[in-house]
Amino acid sequence: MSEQTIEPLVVLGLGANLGNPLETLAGVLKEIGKLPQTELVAVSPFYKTAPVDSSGPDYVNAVCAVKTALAPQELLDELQRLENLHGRVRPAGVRNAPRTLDLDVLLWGSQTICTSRLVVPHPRMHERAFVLRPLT
Ligand code: PH2
Ligand code: MG
Ligand code: MG
Repeated sequence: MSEQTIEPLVVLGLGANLGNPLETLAGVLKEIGKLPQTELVAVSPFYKTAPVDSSGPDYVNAVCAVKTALAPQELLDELQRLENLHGRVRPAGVRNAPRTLDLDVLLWGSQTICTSRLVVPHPRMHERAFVLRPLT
């Protein structure tokens, strides 16, 4: 039998509340589907949500599931590149500033990851309806 690699299902959270969030989320989902060694397997509906511990206009939130052969840090690099491409600015000293695009790694199959750049499962996902609602 030939060797097969079984890739875990990786769940990403998408959020935006500046610019045109609907357009941004639709656009970035296409870009996520084109990432190297990555397949987009499922997308939730889009939800309009009030900012939680944040400010500015309502957010649009969604989650998607991908299978990827990228390592977690490699996927994180790609997601941050996409955030930057969509105009994400990170004002110094402002926690949860309004943003044009936020892409978070929520789950990496059943793995736990704890590095200086990435903690998975996302430590606050269980308390955020804007994550849980699209996920269920
Ligand atoms: N993201 C945050 C903080 N607050 N609120 C909503 N409604 N949606 C978000 O995506 C969101 C938030 C930090 O990433
Ligand atoms: Mg976030
Ligand atoms: Mg983030």
